Amino acid sequence: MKKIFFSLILTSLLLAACGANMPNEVAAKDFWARSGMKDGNSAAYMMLQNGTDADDELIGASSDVAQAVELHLSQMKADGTMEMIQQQLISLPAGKMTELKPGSYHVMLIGLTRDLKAGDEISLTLKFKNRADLSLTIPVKDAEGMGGGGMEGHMP
Ligand SMILES: [Cu+2]
Repeated sequence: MKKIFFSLILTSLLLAACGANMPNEVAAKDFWARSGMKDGNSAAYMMLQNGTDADDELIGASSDVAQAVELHLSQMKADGTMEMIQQQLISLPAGKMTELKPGSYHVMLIGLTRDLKAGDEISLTLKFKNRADLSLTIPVKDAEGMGGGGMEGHMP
């Protein structure tokens, strides 16, 4: 009985701690960029947590490693091939996590100005509709083996 009581207290302490740490901002985590060759393309992926109670939008991004940076959505066409469609914005609903990942939304890096190799880091600045720019230093990873459970090695 005592044990159960103790774990209940612990649970409520943990919940309280999570509530207190809830950032009142849009935060990026689990970000990475796909390796690529100079003059080729790459893409950056991440989780964007809108910790505010107001909707926001990702409206663009910039980086010095690419000639152009666009917001894209990959989707399956009727014939089974994938296509990428440029997006004017990616919605970030209030209080929700929005995932940019292979096969879905991503930040497309077009015309790389240099090789991006696993272990490199690139700078990427995200632009939002309702808040200041967010500058990230993003690790480069090889895309091979990144499909499906590839992000696991990176989780705590
Ligand atoms: Cu793309």
